[in-house]
Amino acid sequence: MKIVVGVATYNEAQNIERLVEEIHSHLPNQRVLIIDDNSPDGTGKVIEKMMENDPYLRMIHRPGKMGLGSAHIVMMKYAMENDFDALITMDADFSHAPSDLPTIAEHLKNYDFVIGSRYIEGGKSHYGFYRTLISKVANWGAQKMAGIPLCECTTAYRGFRVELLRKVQLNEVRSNGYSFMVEMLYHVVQHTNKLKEFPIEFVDRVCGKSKINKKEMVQSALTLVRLWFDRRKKKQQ
Ligand SMILES: Nc1nc2c(ncn2[C@@H]2O[C@H](COP(=O)(O)OP(=O)(O)OP(=O)(O)O)[C@@H](O)[C@H]2O)c(=O)[nH]1
Ligand SMILES: [Mg+2]
Repeated sequence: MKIVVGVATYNEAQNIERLVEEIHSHLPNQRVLIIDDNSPDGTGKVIEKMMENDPYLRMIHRPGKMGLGSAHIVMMKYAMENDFDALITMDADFSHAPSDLPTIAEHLKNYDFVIGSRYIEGGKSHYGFYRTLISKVANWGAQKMAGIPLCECTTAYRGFRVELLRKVQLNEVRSNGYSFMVEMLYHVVQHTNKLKEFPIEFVDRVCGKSKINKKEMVQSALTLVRLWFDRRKKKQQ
């Protein structure tokens, strides 16, 4: 199976080199695509240097911080345009263990969509009280309001078969920030029920700064309301 692993980066210079090495060691001979938004800490330069000796590494460099959601859309389009069989997305900060990559690749043989889950049996999260609360509320909203039949709806450790991506109208996915993760799932579950959750241990970032803020939380709540209305409209049709 021809797989591309997509990683969005913004100020991940402390993480990216080791991450790419670990991806290669767990998923050898597969493409790694980095979407870097001109990170002020020089992440892009680190990647450029690595690309000199790494035939499997590619980077799409964007001029400024354009958001995580749009970075994921770029990865999806790349996977389709370059005829990969599957796309795996993950964060750059080691919250998503590269050692789980072979599990995702294996599940992609039988499922259209795979997600690493903190909230099914065997899954773990190292978040503190506040982040756990936000995460649980967001996941509850995604299940109840957007109707997503998964315990985990917010993490970005995901595998998509490219044939599924071809069915989703990516231009209908409107949110760009963290709520993109839920909205993308909302579209995915309308096209397939071959969904697989597998347990992961989610480690909070060790290096670098967190980028989530109050504005993102408000946007996420508004997205859930929009998806709820959309779902109701579809049911009435
Ligand atoms: N290209 C790009 N990457 C981004 C952007 N915002 C976040 N990222 C990356 O997306 C991934 C997830 O972002 P994080 O900041 O780890 O988000 P989080 O896990 O919710 O929060 P923390 O781990 O606490 O920071 C990381 O690899 C970031 O570098 C962005 O605007 N553009
Ligand atoms: Mg993180």
